[in-house]
Amino acid sequence: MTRRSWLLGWTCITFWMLSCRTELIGLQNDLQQQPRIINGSVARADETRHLVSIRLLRHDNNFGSGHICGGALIAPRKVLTAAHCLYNNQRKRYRRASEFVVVLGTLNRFERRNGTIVSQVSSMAYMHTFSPDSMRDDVGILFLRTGLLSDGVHLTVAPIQLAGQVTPSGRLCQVAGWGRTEQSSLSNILLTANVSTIRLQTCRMIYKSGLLPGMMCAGRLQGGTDSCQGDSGGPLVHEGRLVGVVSWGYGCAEPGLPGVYVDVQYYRQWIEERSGAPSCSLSSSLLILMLCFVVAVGNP
Ligand code: 4AZ
Repeated sequence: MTRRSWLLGWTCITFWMLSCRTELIGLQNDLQQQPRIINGSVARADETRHLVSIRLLRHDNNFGSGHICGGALIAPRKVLTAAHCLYNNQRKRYRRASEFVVVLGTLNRFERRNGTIVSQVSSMAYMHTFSPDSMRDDVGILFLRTGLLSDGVHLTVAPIQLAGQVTPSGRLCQVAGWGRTEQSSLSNILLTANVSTIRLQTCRMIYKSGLLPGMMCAGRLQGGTDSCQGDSGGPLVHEGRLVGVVSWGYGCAEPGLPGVYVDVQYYRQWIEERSGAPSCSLSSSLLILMLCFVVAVGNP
C-alpha cells in the first residue's frame, strides 16, 4: 500500500470516530433532557417562582456547579431551607453565611438571564436543636443581601406563603428541585414531581423511631417518584402554599419508602419569628459588657 492510501485510510477512521462520538454525545444529551426529578417533569416558571438554588460560593466558579440544596423564598429577603444544608458534616460545624450564594429566578441551573437574582447571604438562622444524626428539627433560614424589592414586583421571582393549617393525608403536592435524577447526580433544569401526603401512622410504621415530631412523609408508596439528593431544603407545595421542606429518606423513590419532609406547620411560629437582625453571640455580648464596665470605671 502506498503512503497516500494509508493516510486516506487513517483520515477516514479518524473522521468516523469523531462523528460517532458527536452522535453518542448527542444521544447522551437527549437522554439528559428527558423530564425527570425521580420521575418528574420540567417545571414551569410561573409555578416555581419561589424556588432558589443554594450554592457554595467557592464551587460556583462555573455558574451552577456549586449547587448543594434547594430553598423557598418566604419573604423578600428570607429563604427557608433545611438546617442540614447549612451544616458541614465533614467538619462537624455550621458553615458561615459568607460561604453561600443564593440564586433566584432561573429554571436552568447554569443560566444567568435577565431577572436572575444572585445574592450573598447576610446572616442565617437554624434550630439549635438540629441533629445531623437524627435529622431532628431540620429547619434553617438564610437572609439575603440582595432579595426582592419590598414592593415584591418581579416577573420570575416571588415569595410563597406558609401553610396555615395542617395538610390532611392523601393531598396531592408538588416537590421541585435540581437534585439527583434517575440518570445523573444533579439536574440542569428545574424538575417537579407530584407526590401525596402520607398518613402519619403509616409513616411511623415505615420509619419507626426515626420519625420524630415535626417530620411528615410524602411520596408514592408504590415507589418511582420522589425527591432525592440535591433537592434537600426545597419546597413541598400544596395548593400554592408551602407545607414541607425536603429533609431525608431511605434512598429515593424506593417502593414503601416515601420522602421525609420538615412539617412547616409544626415550625411555623419559629420560622415567622426569625428576622434578619444579626443575633448577638455570647462572646460579642461579653465584649460589649466589658467595654461598658471599663467606661463606667474610667468615668466614675
Ligand atoms: C438527601 O440525601 C435526600 N427521597 C433527600 C431526599 C430524600 C432522600 C435523601 C427523599 O438529600
